[in-house]
Amino acid sequence: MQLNKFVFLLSWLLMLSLKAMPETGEHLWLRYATLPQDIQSEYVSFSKVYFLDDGDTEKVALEELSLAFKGLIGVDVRLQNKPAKSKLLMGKKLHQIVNIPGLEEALRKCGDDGFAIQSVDFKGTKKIVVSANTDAGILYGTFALIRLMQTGQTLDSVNIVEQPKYEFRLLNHWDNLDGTVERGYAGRSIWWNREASFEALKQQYLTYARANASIGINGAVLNNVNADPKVLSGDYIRQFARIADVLRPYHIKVYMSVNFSSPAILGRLPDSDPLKEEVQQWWNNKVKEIYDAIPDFGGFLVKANSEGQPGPQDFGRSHADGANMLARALEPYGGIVMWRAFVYSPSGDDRAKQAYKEFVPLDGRFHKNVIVQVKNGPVDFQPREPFSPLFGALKNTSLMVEFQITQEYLGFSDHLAFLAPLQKECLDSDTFVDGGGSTVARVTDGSLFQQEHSAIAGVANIGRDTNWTGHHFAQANWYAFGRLAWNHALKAEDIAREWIEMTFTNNPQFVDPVLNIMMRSREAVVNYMTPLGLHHLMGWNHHYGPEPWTEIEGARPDWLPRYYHKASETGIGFDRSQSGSNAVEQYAEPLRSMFNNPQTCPENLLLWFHHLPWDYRMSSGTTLWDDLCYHYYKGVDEVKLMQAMWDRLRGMIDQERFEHVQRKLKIQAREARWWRDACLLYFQTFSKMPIPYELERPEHDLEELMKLKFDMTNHN
Ligand code: GCW
Repeated sequence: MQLNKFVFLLSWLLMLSLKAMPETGEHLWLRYATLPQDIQSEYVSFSKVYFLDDGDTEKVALEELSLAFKGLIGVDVRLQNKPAKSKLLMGKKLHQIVNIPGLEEALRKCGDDGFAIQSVDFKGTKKIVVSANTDAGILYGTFALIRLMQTGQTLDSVNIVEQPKYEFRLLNHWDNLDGTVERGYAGRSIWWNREASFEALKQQYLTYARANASIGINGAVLNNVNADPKVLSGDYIRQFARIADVLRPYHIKVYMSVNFSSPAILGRLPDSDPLKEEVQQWWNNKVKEIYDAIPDFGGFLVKANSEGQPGPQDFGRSHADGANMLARALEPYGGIVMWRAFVYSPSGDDRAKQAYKEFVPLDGRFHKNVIVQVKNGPVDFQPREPFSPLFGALKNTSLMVEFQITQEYLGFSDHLAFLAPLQKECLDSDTFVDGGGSTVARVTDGSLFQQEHSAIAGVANIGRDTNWTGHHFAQANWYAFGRLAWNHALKAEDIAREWIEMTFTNNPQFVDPVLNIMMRSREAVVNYMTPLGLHHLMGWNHHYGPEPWTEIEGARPDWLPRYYHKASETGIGFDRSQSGSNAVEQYAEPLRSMFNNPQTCPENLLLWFHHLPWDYRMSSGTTLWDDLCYHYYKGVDEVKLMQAMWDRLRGMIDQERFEHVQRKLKIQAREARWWRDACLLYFQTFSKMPIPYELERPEHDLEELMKLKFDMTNHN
């Protein structure tokens, strides 16, 4: 064989084998796959690094940098002992060692966790400087630099000075000690009830730690808010300590969800009344025991007097009494209490109003290391809700947003739904509590009311699945949450773009259509599940699939869809206006009046706030019924489009992930039609109006759909 033919064949085989390299998703957005040649060239010289190394955190930052250089451009980091010899200078407070113009000033804007990445002129040559005030800042700066490389940014005139918007940026794992995960759709818990030895698990925990550090997450609550009192036993405290040791260099603290009745259940005290000294003493001792094992333990997360969980109200005490007792126990060690405001009881009053009614009277009564944790919407993580009226109403209390990253109500890990637009919608909502511009972001990040602490939490979608999140695209929701927790001003598109480039490829022919898919995905879900402000139409316990008809004898009415949609012959929707439950009153003007009037209420929340006749005229002139049909059909069409766009991308990425996503989109397309038909055919039994003739006919039969039994085993 001629030599050039042989070389050609060899390179062709090599290409084939590269293409066929299976990708499992296990490395998340930290794959560090080889960059295209033209992007690489700029970075090669930066592998000559001066790294001021003085602690465990710097050590892992340097390890990461080495991994990235090796993977992205195939070179080793070459450490230099003198700044002058290097191209990349990294380290804490570098200006104290080397004269770098402007750095000292930049670091003044970085706070504790921030960093500066600057291109500087150093004695006539260009260098890149990564510096910060703390070890954590160096870690975050390193990951930011790596991200610039992963996404092919030029470093030539880079000038970045960042500081996170929130002090505490946490994941909440709803992981039970038996290894199951409440509302988890990516396999069992990575933390609990594991067969493998801890040594063997470490690798997985390190990837977890790196992924979180790369997006700035600095805390993880390791167990479910429906907390087992056993978590406070010595054995579990030791297990927490082991995990804390692995996460510590990555600047991630561990937190624990605690059961309010622990003193009685675990400590065998007569009760858990927070005003009793022996109860307080019990908590003080427990907290000391924890800090003896974990000196940098973060604190407690508490779900109390909610959905059957015990709490201070069991003893006639308030949320503030309960939270403050724990806060005082944690205070000497610098720990915090995150006290959840997700409370509702079968009181007969509108569920959406209850948290506000319980918490607003307590404003100003929480200890300074308590943060009240509020779900983004007033009901429960629906595909679309207005923001919770608690934001802005508690002016003298530290308040944090809780988002759900796991897709309890958005198709589990079967549906592609990019959640950054949902989170942005909430964070950018103007509460008007202190005039225009009082966004949810500003009432929670401390810039409006200067609360003691600022924080944000996301309910994790992580499990033992090899790709961590079940659906490959669900990784994007973990990623995006972290990025927004760091900087809520980022654009959803920008976050999506960087995630795609890091996770799949920099090829614009892939990136652009995938970005398009992601950016339309959440609204598609809203359209085929709960358009126009509808909510809670899903199966009442598993929360998957449409069941707007469900009636369960003996069940609480506010668990059932009919409580929320109130469809009848006269119309559909929950009247929360002044003539109904008056939930609108909990919002500040001008929102209150705007929501109160169907003519001014945003149409995407219309049926959240109003019960309207089927022939109500929408702004477009169509009837409410027709409009509802158009939305459901649009949702289905959108998924079809997402599918078609994805199908065209075959061959641009590895086959494994391509086909996996393709399969999931097929499920999503089928289920979008299921949702559409179930909801429309059921509502039609009340509206008695035809589905507009220009739309295709439903493909299901209502009676058949109502007989379907949902099998959870296929979805976990
Ligand atoms: O969203 C609902 C879920 C429950 C969850 C609860 C909560 C952890 O259906 O599974 O319990 O909210 O947030 O406490």
